[in-house]
Amino acid sequence: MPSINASKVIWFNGQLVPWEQATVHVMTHALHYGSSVFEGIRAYATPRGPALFRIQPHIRRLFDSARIYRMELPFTAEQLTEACGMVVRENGLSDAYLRPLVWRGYGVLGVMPIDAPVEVMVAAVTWGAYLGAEGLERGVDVQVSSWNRVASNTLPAMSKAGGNYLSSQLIVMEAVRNGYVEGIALDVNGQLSEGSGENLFIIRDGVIYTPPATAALLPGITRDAVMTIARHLGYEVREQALPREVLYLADEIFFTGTAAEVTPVRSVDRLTIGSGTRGPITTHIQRTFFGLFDGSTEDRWSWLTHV
Ligand code: PPE
Repeated sequence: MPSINASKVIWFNGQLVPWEQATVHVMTHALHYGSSVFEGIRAYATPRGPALFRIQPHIRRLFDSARIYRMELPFTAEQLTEACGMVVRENGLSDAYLRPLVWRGYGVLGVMPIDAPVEVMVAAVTWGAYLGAEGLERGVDVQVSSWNRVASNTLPAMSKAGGNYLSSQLIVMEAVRNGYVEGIALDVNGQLSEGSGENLFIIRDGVIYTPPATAALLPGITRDAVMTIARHLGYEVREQALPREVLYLADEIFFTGTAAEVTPVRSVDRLTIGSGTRGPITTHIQRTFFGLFDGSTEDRWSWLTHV
């Protein structure tokens, strides 16, 4: 992973502050107990300037994530949407990765969080290909993780909460230690779930499969976009429970995520998938997805918001 590309300003509790001054106290509740929720949003360079990709569903999911943990945001969705545009503009970025974060701040010691203040920030940085530029083109090597995803009666996967990413860290550290780029986790019932920071798609005989929201995954906004694009292109998309072994029988596999975009998988557990490079359907979907930003794909779903 590359180190952070610092930008100039961060939107911090309602104001733009210099990057270096966007700091919190070490007794911040979230630092001790994982009590934060966040988003990852991309702004893409387009012929008409930078545009946020699917800002509304991202802001909505941020509020949904917070609601599950009974965190009341001291800002409205409109204010946070405006903050997202502002950090791209004020930092002079043509493309960016935005990180809105909501957390329980400084105020109380002890697990019971209700009296800790809720704080909000939005940062924007430049961030290239999450799983490598070569990965986007040729595919990445992955393993099935020995770690299962969280169960929904333990930690709710539909909340994009900081604490959930302890599970993700175990999955990706194990994968990298073993010489892979990423891990795919099963849920506690042994069904396919997702990667540490990406959703999963599997193609066989021209049909596109993806695990359902009940498989302990974050229902990704890129996942939704890719399902919409695939159906628009005429492919059949099935959201259904999938056993591990379909990975080994797949013609093509790819990951989706805001950071990962559409990244092909070229091997699982050292078994080559398809021809061992980006497959034809993955290429078609990936080209259509990236085409939204250079204008070669019409933005028929109004997914772009120019800042
Ligand atoms: N599952 C998980 C666990 C996940 O973290 C992400 C996004 C997704 C699925 C895809 O969701 P979406 O971005 O809405 O399509 N992971 C974010 C954080 C990655 C990170 O390392 O930080 C992201 O891609 O922004």
